[in-house]
Amino acid sequence: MTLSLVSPDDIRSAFSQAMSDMYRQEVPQYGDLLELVANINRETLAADPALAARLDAQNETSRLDVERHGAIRVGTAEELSTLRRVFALMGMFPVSYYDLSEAGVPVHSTAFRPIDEDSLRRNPFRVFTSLLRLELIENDDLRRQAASILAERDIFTPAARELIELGERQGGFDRDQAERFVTEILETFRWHRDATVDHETYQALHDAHRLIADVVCFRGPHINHLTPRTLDIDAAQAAMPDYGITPKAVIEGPPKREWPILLRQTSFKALEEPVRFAGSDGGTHTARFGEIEQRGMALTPKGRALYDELLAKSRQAPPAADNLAHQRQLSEYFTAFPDDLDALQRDALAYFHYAISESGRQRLADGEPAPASLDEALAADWIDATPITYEDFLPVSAAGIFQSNLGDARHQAYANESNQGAFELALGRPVHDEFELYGRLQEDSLARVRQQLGLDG
Ligand code: OOG
Ligand code: NI
Repeated sequence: MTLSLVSPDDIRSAFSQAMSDMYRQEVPQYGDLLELVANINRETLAADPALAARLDAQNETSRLDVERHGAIRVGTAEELSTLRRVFALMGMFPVSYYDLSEAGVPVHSTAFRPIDEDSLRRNPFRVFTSLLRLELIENDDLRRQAASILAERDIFTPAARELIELGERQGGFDRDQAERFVTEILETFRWHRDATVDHETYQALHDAHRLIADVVCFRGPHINHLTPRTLDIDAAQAAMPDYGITPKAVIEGPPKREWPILLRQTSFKALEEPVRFAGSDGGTHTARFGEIEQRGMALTPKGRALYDELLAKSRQAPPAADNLAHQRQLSEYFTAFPDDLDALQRDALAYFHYAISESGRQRLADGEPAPASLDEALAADWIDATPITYEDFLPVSAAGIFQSNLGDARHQAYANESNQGAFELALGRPVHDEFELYGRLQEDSLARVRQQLGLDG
């Protein structure tokens, strides 16, 4: 009997939809956020037909509504490596290493996401996944206690564990198995109102760092936010209060530009939610929030270095009073970052996808001889260059998102604690290098164009 296997892309889509439905039930404000984003996107497209046409031409319009990311935090190497196996069955692979300890958050992270072009187009859903670094808890007793609490939980249902084994053995799932897999894995991300520890233990861990309590005291790594994609994050930030949502103070990432780069993000503050501690004490826990993102183009290492340099400079200035002032200030620093496509391409600051243009196709069909080189072909409009969308995250922005949810307590940086090797050991494999992935997308598109124009070598 041969098994007819479902595409991992379909499983990822089904999973992200199921998670979205669950989160809307759990956090009603997330539904309001989705409504706000849908309205802003509709208005933006209506007001900017050129943008609408460009998104359509790039098949991005259908992606717009599904574009979401989520985030979770786990406590042990076993939890992380099992998640790696779960996500692989959905066509998601770990990309990049993020060290948040520099920002005083005792975790390090990766993003599980699709990596090839078709899969990204089908559904780019990704999950920012952080591993708690117990070794950064200073108090020996507390650290040992946290480790033993974590050792007792299993964040996966028995059926989920069986399905992971089955999926790996078969190289995928049939339709029925895929459905059960999504249902069982969803359980791992569900919110549990009952903490696994008593109030006193919760408080001790919370006092060490609020994030430690969040990771250690519950049965599972509840999804802590989901993030729809907006076409105009400035408008979204401004509209949040109209929807009864309080935004964080400033939008993270680069300023507004003609040609957006990387990633801009804002969020609403985490909610204070009722929980029950062991021994039936009532209390509250603050972890879950909502976020909005606007994605721009992926930058080359050179472009990224310029971004990091300008951002670092802007952060030396005194903090601005509000988001508008912050954006104005940021824009001034970023005048040093070219904002037209030709310059971005010529200076190799961003990654591009190359394809034969409409006119190039016509000229080929008419039997016109193709230009002798790619440069000539570009200059003579035989080729279109379209920026490749950034699919990853920014450590400084992520730190800002974490921190806006950590209340007023400011945390010292943990000194020199970046440890990609330890993270990869826990994960069970190295993470992909994002620059290598974007570079490959660009190279593949160039190879196709070369072949179509008969420019070998
Ligand atoms: C993750 C925060 C980082 C982002 O979009 O940069 C993040 C977390 O709070 O667990 O999601
Ligand atoms: Ni996020």
